[in-house]
Amino acid sequence: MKILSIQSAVAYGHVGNSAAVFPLQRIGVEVLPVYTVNFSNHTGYGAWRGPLIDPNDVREVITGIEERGVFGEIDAVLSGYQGGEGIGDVIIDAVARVKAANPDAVYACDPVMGNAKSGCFVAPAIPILLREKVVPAADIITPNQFELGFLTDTEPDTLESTLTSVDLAMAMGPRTVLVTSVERPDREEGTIEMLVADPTGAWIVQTPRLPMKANGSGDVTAALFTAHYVATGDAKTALERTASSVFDLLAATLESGARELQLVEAQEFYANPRMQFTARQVR
Ligand code: PXL
Repeated sequence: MKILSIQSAVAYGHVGNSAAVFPLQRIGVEVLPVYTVNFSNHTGYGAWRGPLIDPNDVREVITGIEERGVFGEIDAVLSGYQGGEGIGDVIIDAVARVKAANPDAVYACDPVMGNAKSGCFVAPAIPILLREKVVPAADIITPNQFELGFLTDTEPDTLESTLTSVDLAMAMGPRTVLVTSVERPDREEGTIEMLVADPTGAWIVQTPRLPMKANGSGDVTAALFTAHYVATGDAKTALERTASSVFDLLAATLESGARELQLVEAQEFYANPRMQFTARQVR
């Protein structure tokens, strides 16, 4: 499998492509990373250095890949956090060109905006761009519950209302929606859930909620889910594999006491997930 992954690079720590690339490689995916920013570290530190990459330069890199004649081999395009406003058009254009070369290729968009705790942490124009232009071009989206709410102008909280919001998101274009954090008011204490829906059904998986927050975990989640789903077409198994790997990555990170994901140390959890969680079909 080959994935064209258009995301951030950070030198220190693990977000964007600096979170997604290694787990994908470790499960045998050939990744073509294209960088949208070149930062010292993620923005969660409040201070960072290094440039946003000019959208024209991002486009040039993508065109150079196209000129190698390999677009027909790409199975998926993956995008995440968008540093600046110009990247959205570059991504949409890349998706169209990849699909022209390989009609079976899919576009997986992680519509990164923020989360319920921190609110929106991207430039104000980005969520609107995602909602109006980028998400409608996507086959798979991986919002958290907060992002799902913004995209669909709803406030999903219960299982019922989250499924309704997922349906609204699917009506925008994507055929598969992974909600990466579902926090139902009636959930079992100390748990968190992930939900996936596609035309074949919907499944939810529950894991313990670890007392931590690690930037980049959503990026690993979107990457692993995309690879497993594209490889198998099986939403339930892709959800279970992803939840298993990401939970053990987070547990290893918590245990280490480090602020950054223990992305390399956790390598075995991507290659051989324990499959300790079983998803339940909800429709
Ligand atoms: O995890 C998304 C992400 C991607 N890229 C950069 C970030 C973040 C989140 O903090 O700072 C540069």
